[in-house]
Amino acid sequence: MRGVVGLLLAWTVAVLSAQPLMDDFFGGFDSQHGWSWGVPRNAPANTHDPARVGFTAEHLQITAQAGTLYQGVNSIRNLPSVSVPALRGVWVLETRVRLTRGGASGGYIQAGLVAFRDADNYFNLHLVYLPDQNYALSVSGGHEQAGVYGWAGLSGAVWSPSAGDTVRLMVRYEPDTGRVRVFYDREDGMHWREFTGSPRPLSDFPALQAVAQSGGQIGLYVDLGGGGGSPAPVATFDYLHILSDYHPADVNCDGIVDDADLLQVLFAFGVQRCNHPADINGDGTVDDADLLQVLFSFGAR
Ligand SMILES: [Ca+2]
Ligand SMILES: [Ca+2]
Ligand SMILES: [Ca+2]
Repeated sequence: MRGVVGLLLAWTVAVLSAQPLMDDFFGGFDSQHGWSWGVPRNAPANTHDPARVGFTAEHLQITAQAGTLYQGVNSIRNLPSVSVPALRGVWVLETRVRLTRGGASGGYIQAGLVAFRDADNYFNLHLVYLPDQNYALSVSGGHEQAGVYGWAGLSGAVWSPSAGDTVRLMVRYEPDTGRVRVFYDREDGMHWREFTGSPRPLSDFPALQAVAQSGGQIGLYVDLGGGGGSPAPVATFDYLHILSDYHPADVNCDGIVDDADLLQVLFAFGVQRCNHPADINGDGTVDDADLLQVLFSFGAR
């Protein structure tokens, strides 16, 4: 009886907690998230150039290469992304990126988060070197709808790269107000600061709205912004974090509890680790309690 009560309690706790998607890039992509290099309407459709992508023990590193999503050019390279179902509840997209300029100049060299349906419908939030301000750093956002690019009307402080070339970037949607808020932390001790131009109605960014309402891709990118020179800039990503009210038993965060989630629990059976996605009830062990949660929730969205 005590076991049944414990199980019910654990199940209740799990139902109340959202399932985040988190990849820390520990030596590679976490295979359960199904990372892809594909970008619809881009040429090449598979943007991966292995010579430009690598991993340290805890980071993804992408060396900038000519190519961009800008307007109809659609030639970006090395844009990894994960596929997400429609986002639910209070959802959050977050990354941490360092961008070194190397010997490049002449453009808005940038790196950050991008949410897209395809190469002509996206929203990005980025760290950027400003060529008209002696390559000081700042943060900004851009978006494209049906191939027409526009500044997203989001800006932040301007600072010297010698004061730090790493930021955390966050997009957060608040369903109570229907607004998107964007924040950055340049790790100078001031923590999260809201962008100038935030909050905004989600409808201000149609491509982001489309991803949120219908699903799409959430990715990481670096773009020379029309500049060039060597050595090439390098973007170093620490993690990608996506928070949405996925069902707790939706281990792979694809919008449905099904056999794929069951397999992930089975493959991880017996694993003891903090924050393992297959540890649905969050007790530190993947075991039969987690398996039961998948079975009880089979077919749920
Ligand atoms: Ca485009
Ligand atoms: Ca699933
Ligand atoms: Ca467990």
